[in-house]
Amino acid sequence: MNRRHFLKGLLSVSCVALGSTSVLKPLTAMAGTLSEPKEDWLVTGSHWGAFRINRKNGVIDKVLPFDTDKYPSDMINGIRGLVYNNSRARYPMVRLDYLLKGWDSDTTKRGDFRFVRVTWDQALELFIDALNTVQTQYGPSGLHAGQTGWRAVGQMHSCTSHMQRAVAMHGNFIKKVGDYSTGAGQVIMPYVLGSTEVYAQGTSWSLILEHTDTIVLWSNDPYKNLQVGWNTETHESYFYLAELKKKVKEGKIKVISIDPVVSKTQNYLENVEHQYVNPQTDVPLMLGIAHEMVKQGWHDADFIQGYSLGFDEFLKYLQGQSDGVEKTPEWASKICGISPERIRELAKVMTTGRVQMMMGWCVQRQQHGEQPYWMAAVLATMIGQIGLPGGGISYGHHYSGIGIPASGAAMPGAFPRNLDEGVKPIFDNNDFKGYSSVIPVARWIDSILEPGKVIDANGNKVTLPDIKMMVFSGCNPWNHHQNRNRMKEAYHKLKCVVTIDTNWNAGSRFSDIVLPACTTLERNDLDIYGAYANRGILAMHKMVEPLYESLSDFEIFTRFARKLGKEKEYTRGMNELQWLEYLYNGCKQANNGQFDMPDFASFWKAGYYDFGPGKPWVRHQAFREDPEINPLGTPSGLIEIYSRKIASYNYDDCPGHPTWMEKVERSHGGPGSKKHPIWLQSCHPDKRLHSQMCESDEFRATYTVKDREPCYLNAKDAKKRGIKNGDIVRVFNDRGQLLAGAVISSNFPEGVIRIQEGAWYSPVGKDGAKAGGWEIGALDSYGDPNTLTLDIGTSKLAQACSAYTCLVDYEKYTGKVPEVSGFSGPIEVSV
Ligand SMILES: Nc1nc2c(c(=O)[nH]1)N[C@H]1C(S)=C(S)[C@@H](COP(=O)(O)OP(=O)(O)OC[C@H]3O[C@@H](n4cnc5c(=O)[nH]c(N)nc54)[C@H](O)[C@@H]3O)O[C@H]1N2
Ligand SMILES: Nc1nc2c(c(=O)[nH]1)N[C@H]1C(S)=C(S)[C@@H](COP(=O)(O)OP(=O)(O)OC[C@H]3O[C@@H](n4cnc5c(=O)[nH]c(N)nc54)[C@H](O)[C@@H]3O)O[C@H]1N2
Ligand SMILES: [Mo]
Repeated sequence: MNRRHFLKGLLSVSCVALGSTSVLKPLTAMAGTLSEPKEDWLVTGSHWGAFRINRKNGVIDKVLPFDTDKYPSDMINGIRGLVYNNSRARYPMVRLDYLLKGWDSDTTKRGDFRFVRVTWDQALELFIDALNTVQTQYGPSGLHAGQTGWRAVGQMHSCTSHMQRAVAMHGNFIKKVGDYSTGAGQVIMPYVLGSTEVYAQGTSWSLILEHTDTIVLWSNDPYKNLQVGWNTETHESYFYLAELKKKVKEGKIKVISIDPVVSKTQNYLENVEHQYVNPQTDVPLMLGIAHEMVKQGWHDADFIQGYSLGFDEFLKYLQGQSDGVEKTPEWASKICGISPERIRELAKVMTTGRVQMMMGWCVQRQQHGEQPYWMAAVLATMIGQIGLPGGGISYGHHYSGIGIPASGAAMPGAFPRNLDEGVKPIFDNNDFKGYSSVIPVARWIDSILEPGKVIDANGNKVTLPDIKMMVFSGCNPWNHHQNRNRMKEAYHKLKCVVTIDTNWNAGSRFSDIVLPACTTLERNDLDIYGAYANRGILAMHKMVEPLYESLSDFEIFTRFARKLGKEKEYTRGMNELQWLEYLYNGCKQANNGQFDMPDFASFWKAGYYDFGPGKPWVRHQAFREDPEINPLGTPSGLIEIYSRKIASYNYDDCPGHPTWMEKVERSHGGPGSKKHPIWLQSCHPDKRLHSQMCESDEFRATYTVKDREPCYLNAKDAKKRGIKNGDIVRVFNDRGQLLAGAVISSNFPEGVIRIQEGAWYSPVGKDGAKAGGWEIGALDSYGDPNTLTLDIGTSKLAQACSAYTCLVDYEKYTGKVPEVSGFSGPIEVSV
């Protein structure tokens, strides 16, 4: 049945707001305790760790950490709520006006949250209709189905792959390059150290514990961020952090944390030296340290000579010959807020004994985010310990268990993202009409707003495509992108937005067609245990049947492919369990001779196969041993302190060596701070994975303040504004406004607040109406920091996300407090 037929069958339009259709009992069973019997409980994996789960009367009852997980995250208490919550996507639904007018709907009202329930057949046909329209009227440059995100774990059901493979059977589309996590880092580091570094395995923790005298955590909070992993996280890192804590206590290892904020890691380790730095001013601090090292002759001239290129060129900048400004500690002090004496002391500490620098990622998610990464590599080169056990620099020890030795086993493959060879799309059209077919990940809103604009990106020219339709699965754009009000402007220009998700977060609510996916606990899968440790393979047993009318992503796109007449090409003729067996057997075969893996049935019953621990390893050791035989992947094979390649691009915002450049917005006396004096940091959440688990109602209630996302504040700043702990605050700038709950904390310095990313965007109308979310400037009733953030590229090099270049102000909220609008699904209407 096509759309026209379907619409004909509709009765006259009468909108009935059904309001929240919560049919859920309050959640009572949270995580159990380890002492309960658990052998007969089913095994599953998640970003938050592996679990054993039991059921009572067909309902998930208790969740326990898996047998091997000695350091489970407290987010285990949110797992059950991923399945049972008020925001659950229950039925296929279509936005009212889109259902009535399709491609010609009133897009300015997208976000009024009125949706109509339809059947799966109707929803999939509307989806395919829209794809037909975009391919016929615009061709592949009109369709962007390339955005990705943190999906759920599982090698078989990884949902973005299902969506992209199926949509590719229909026609081509725009894709992205890079990611929001390390957008600047992964582009700059190949020029400097020859690999992305951010996703590279790091020196093993055991060697760091053995050899390192001083660990410098730079913009890095591993204790918070290692709770989650890209694959099922083993949490073995926490064993090493516990050992580190002991060594710090005994005075055997010194840890310095260079961060505007006292981090969770610092509070856990205790006895850490906190080095406050003004936000976004790490480069001046690093330059001041480098200046002192050179002045005192503390730098390792031999290492610089033998392993790097371009130090002389950099020295001209450091000492002021090239720009007339000498980068002395006094100069640095005025910008970064650290005394010249302390900067000198840091130069001394960092050139004494074995020093491991550990960079976090936050510092590169800001304007010119390439620079602190490059400059940190220069400092590490000057220290001269790159390639030694427990020395040098790493860019990922806070991520997915990097630093746990890898088992060396081959890991299972995944359901394919691309078309199989020989399979042709229905619209076999590769004409992108002169537009680029691949764009930097964070530039899609620019693209919708300014199609045809030519931008620089990593030495290339990108012509932003004229996007008319978007399809999202496994990512939440209304979480990950910056500047909600600008997004609304862009969404007015989109003709159709399709979202496949497990719940009604803002990403779903700003869509036209929403297809309900079931969660990992409602399907069978298998996962890699330990993204970098590759410790084992974990079965992910189905706990309950898919709730309501939700389906697995595989089933959704099997039905979609069937409608295209391409089911076999999509599934390869295998069902869910056959795929799992196929992926498992591929892995078993690849490990043949090395590991004696059981057959699939035995594995599935046991729930887990353990490859055992790996051997300790040192990053860059081979390069250090012989830079000629083992060169880096840079053009010269050496560390490039000066990059001719980058210099040849002639970018004003990314010159040939690390450089300090002022930001468009910076607190503590920087640009824009007179009007909006407070720096907003939107760090990664302690009790969520981005926007995932925000839907877990009972768990969310353990940290919200008057139902709002917490906003962490400095006491003096709060007092100045008459704000007490637990008050509702309005945080604002010229881009937007939100409500959040005040949490006054001594971890936060003056001029800095934190609202964690992933808080669900919950706009309301002027009188607090839930249906007012579409308005530009609407008040966000829950506290999504991306209501306020700036949407610009880091530079012409990476064009990455700059969310941390953001100034705001805040006040006690005295208006009528609206109910939080974001957690009760759409406003269901019938036609
Ligand atoms: N201000 C600010 N913004 C940021 C950041 C920041 O630090 N500050 N960080 C950035 C970074 S580093 C990242 S990685 C991004 C993260 O941004 P995203 O990766 O977009 O965030 P997630 O919330 O993980 O989105 C995953 C989505 O997949 C859905 N999902 C989960 N399981 C399934 C499934 O089985 N099937 C389907 N179909 N869907 C499923 C979830 O419900 C959720 O909507 O955010 C970026 N944005
Ligand atoms: N619990 C949890 N863990 C996660 C995630 C999650 O959502 N939840 N997400 C995962 C993902 S996708 C990613 S990308 C990583 C993110 O990893 P990161 O980006 O490294 O993590 P953040 O915690 O946002 O920031 C780390 C620290 O940087 C500091 N910082 C911010 N700006 C500056 C600055 O200008 N200078 C200095 N010196 N320090 C600064 C912050 O105060 C914070 O303590 O985390 C991963 N781990
Ligand atoms: Mo990320």
